[in-house]
Amino acid sequence: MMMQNKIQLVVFLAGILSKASCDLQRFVLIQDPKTWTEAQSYCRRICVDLATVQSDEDITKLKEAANAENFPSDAWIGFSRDVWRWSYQNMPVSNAKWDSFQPDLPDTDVACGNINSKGRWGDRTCTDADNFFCQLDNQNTLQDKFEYIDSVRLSWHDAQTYCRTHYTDLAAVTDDAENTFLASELSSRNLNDAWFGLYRIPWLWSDNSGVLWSSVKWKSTQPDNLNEIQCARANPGALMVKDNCSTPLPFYCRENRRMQRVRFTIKSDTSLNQSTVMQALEKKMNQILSDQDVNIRSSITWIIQPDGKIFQRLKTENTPQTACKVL
Ligand SMILES: [Ca+2]
Repeated sequence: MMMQNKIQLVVFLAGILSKASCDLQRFVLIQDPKTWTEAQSYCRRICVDLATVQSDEDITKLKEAANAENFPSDAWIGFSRDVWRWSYQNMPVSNAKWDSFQPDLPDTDVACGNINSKGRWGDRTCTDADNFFCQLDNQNTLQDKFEYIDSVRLSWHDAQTYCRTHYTDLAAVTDDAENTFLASELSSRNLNDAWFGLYRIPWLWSDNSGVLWSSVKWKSTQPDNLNEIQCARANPGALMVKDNCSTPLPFYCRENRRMQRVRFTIKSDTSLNQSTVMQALEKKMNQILSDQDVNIRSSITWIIQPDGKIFQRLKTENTPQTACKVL
């Protein structure tokens, strides 16, 4: 039997790779000015999305992000005006056929749309009860595709539920022939108008979280009624102001932080230069992280031990198992 005994100097740096990790969310202020849409793309690529600010916790995160950069001004957040859409697949409306003086509800209101017997559209309060048009998918003829429901008068949202239960959805008009057909269905019955699938949610969060209207805080005199101004910036107190989406501004992204604690143990027969070891480990860690995702934003922080030092040196006497060999 050959056995090798050896006194080994172990530089104990911090231990084992921790299995515990946690997800933390924070806002980051990006000071490089971008248009709202560019800012949204940037945040979606590098972080998660533009910041959604609708709770006290969100407001605190926004303040922290502004304070971290000593930032006193306004920056984009993920709030923007939405367009009129069809209930069916949430399609944006491309060729609107508004009646004169329509739409006329305040553009900050949730609104729903009806079609009249002349094929013109109007906006109404969604809670009004009316008859409505449903549609069925994949039908060859307009008569088979659209169904006028006159057996029951419902609010727009109840009509939507009804159509989605019994048909496909509320009717969406995609061309002039369909618009003329729905109008003729009304005029042949001597009826003025009916709900169809048109609706508008005035503002949307970029990450599609539901808008809590009670939490939406505007600066005084905001939001204005200027139609060309469709995006929201916020001050460090999270009060919002409408602004032109093409204005380059700093912006807040929402970031998911994953924190992972890693412990290293390095064995060496000789004494090590600590800063050389730290640099080598940081370089290796950054390489591992960037191999996972080139867009990852990472930072490495060394944890200072209770004795005020980063490294702990342990002098141990042990018998390396790999050196034992039974002959
Ligand atoms: Ca109206």
